[in-house]
Amino acid sequence: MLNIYFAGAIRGGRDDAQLYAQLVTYLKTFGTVLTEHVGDEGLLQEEKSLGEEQIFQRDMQWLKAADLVIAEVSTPSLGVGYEIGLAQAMGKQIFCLYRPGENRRLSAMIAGNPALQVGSYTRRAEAEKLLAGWIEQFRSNREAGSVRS
Ligand code: 6IA
Repeated sequence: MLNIYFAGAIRGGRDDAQLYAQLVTYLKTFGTVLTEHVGDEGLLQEEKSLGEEQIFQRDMQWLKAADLVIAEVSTPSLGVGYEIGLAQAMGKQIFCLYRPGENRRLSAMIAGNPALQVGSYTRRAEAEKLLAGWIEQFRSNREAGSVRS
């Protein structure tokens, strides 16, 4: 079973929240999504009872437990960028989904990082196709023993 850490903007902006929820639903067909709340307004309301440090500690535990990290990076987010950096330091496989927009460009720290796989898409179906391909690639690498589980 795969443990997937899905990262998406929260305080960075919630314009894509519905899309995150749809991507989380899709990812759940491949394994456990540790960070379901990223797409879910209801869960985020519940989290209001958690302090900032508890949120940070819990996310760090999930990040350590994750087999792979999938980040939707279209909405710039300090938290998502931080999670990507930490995940790289932990040796995780990281896949970033990016929807190009007219008034934005992806940070060079992500776009120029050879340790990350960044896929551009415009429609959700394309994002899902990228995800399916990456997960298949991850699984076959893991079976071949080139990725630690
Ligand atoms: O800087 P951002 O808030 O956009 O960072 C978003 C990223 O940090 C996500 O990928 C999450 O994994 C993590 N993160 C940031 N805030 C929270 C959070 N807050 N709960 C869980 N993960 C978080 C609860 C907010 C709620 C009380 C409205």
